Amino acid sequence: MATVLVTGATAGFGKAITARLVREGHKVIATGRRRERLEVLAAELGDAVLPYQLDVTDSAANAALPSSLPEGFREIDVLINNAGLALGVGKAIDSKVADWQTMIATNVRGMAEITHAILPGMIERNTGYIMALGSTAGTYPYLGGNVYCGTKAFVDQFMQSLRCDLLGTKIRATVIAPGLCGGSEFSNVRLRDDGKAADVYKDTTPLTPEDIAETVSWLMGLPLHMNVNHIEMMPLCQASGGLSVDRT
Ligand code: NDP
Ligand code: 8X3
Repeated sequence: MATVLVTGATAGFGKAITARLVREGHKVIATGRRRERLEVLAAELGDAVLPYQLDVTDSAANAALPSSLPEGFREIDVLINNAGLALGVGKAIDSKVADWQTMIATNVRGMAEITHAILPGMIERNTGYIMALGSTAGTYPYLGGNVYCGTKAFVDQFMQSLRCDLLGTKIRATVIAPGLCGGSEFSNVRLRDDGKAADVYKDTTPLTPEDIAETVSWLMGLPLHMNVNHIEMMPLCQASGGLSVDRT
């Protein structure tokens, strides 16, 4: 049985990961900004869930996290850096700088700070597993992806570099990079609930949050000598391709 910290457990992937891991007998520190959702999750899943309100853009709260955990949840075996978001689909020139700042503060700074806070305990015990949600957006750029794509490329390079730093320890690190995935609030957040979120998935069979939870569960069950560095997945209805050419 592992103690797992999941960031962004109030919706989508994080919620599905929490439910799956609790079902498999693990304890989960479920974090996110929306406290009432965390309470509901804990009420549904029982004492194995510790609801812990956390905004990953709050540097002081990130640093204080390890020392503020109650007995029974202090030794984190698995960190799942999942909290993140995209805001907007416009070209760089049409984007709001505040949206860029929020994406960088959440997907880059928050993710790095949480890792920095949790790492010392793992190093001390010489055991642990850190996962982070990257994205196909971190590998394949697309129009309107600008800063979101950049933040996910950061996740990938940060995690691969962390692997170098961790060489010689028993701590594993994996980036999970999904493509099109429905059933979460990602597109509602990105499009600001403007009613177009459903169009993103129209006539497709996208990945689901449960598929991501399945992947996390599989990774956690792998033999300890194995490290999957980066795992990219897409629904069958999606493939890469499509470089742009200006013919004007
Ligand atoms: P959701 O919008 O459904 O969930 C995002 C989660 O992140 C929520 O629980 C939200 O909680 C949390 N979150 C956002 N901002 C903060 C913050 N400042 N502090 C703490 N928690 C925060 O999206 P998904 O589940 O789809 O996305 C999860 C991750 O997967 C993200 O990193 C996303 O970039 C990535 N991803 C998503 C894909 C998709 O197609 N859906 C594909 C590839 C990667 P709250 O608002 O309560 O704080
Ligand atoms: C989410 C997938 O293609 O919307 O990271 O960027 S995509």
